[in-house]
Amino acid sequence: MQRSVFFLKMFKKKAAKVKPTINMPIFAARFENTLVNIAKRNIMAGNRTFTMIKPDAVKNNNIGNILAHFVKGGFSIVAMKYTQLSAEKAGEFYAVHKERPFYGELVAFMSSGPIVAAILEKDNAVEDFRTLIGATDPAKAAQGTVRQLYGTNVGENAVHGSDSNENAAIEGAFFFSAMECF
Ligand code: RTP
Ligand code: MG
Repeated sequence: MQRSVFFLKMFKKKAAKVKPTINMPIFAARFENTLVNIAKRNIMAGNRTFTMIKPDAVKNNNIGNILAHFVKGGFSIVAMKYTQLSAEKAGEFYAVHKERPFYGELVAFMSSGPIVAAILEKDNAVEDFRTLIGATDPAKAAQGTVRQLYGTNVGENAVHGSDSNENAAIEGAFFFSAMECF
């Protein structure tokens, strides 16, 4: 008998004696973890991005117009919520800009009223979405883009769009659990 076959038989004999037990809390935690990893992999694959409709656009009653613009642009909604960021949470979200002169203004603005947070799906999502929303400054944004149509100024520019697949995954996970993504 080949050695490997011998060892396999030995292993099977031993395995048969082990009483199978499932620790439900651990099993549930692992299952949730798997769902989170699947969601992250989907975003990392490049077909998802994260967006917020910012407080200026919400205040101006443009939620519906902007969502329609996203859908017309070929994006579908994976997750969405209407919420308001605390100053602390807004600061955490935009921590990458901490050293920029506009950071304080940005945090105050982003926590000044409700926002709509969403994960969107489409091939080449991050890049195509940045094209759809236009340049940061609405005055410089191309005709027909979301920021040109609905933005107020460089700070109050109607929408946020992730700038990389990696940040899309981080930002999506900041607002949504795997069970809130469809
Ligand atoms: P976002 O992250 O919100 O999608 O915008 P973005 O990539 O086009 O621009 P970014 O450089 O990441 O800046 C983040 C947000 O900060 C505000 N901002 N204010 N006063 C200013 O000069 C200034 N510059 C940027 C904007 O709200 C911008 O979207
Ligand atoms: Mg940015």
